[in-house]
Amino acid sequence: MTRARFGQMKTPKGSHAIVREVPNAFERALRSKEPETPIDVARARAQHERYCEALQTLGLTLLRLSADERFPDCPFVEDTAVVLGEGAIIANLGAPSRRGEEQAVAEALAEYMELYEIVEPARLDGGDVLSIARTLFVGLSGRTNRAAAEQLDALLRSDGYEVVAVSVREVLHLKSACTYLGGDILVHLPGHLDDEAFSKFERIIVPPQEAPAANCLAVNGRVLVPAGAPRTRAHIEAAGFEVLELDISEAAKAGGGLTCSSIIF
Ligand code: CIR
Repeated sequence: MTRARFGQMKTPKGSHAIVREVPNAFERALRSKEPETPIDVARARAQHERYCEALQTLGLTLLRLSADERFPDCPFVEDTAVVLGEGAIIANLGAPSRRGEEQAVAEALAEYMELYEIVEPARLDGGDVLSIARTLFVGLSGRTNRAAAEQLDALLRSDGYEVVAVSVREVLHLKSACTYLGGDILVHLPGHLDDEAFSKFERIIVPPQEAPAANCLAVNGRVLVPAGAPRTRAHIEAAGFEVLELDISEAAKAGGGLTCSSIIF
């Protein structure tokens, strides 16, 4: 997709970002397949620091939570809560080893907004929730079930939100295959979602060899794109967005992308 550049495209906005430090236990973070080389925790920390700096450059005030060695995956804060306007919905994480990560995040969010909870039998990872205006696309994945979509619908319907359940296959989360940039534009790795659900959007198609680039983080006028995806980057720039590239090789070994390591509000 190419679009004339009549100025910079608008992205979602935020003022704060919750991030969480990388524990030593990160070397044991969950992964769907064994990486070619082990997770290098020192490198993961350095990359995480670059990520934090990038968020600050974009004008976000960081709320830095300390690492918790009980939870190897704790830097992936996105999965623990969904922030919408003035409220946050605290997840009931799909992976048993991750349950409990949400507590520190909930404490941080409670300073700023009202909290609601997803409860059994619902399971939800925030990485499965793509919110665009008043529509919430909720991925039904290995981590998130239909009961979660139903609870979200019950919580949000009276505030004018529409919840659209989308089946997810062969990727971890909905946002592993599709993220929102701004305007009516998505980046999308085809073949892993009910692609029909997104037919009203313009889509920047990610080629399979650049699959991790389907998870971009658009905020405050820039799009963070993972290194190593030149074609996707070029398409995003051609659509009128300003791009910032980040190396997240170590998080990627654990299935993490750019949205996973922050909660922006
Ligand atoms: C997990 O399997 O839960 C973590 N290793 C990766 C979580 C990535 N989070 C995300 O995509 N939102």
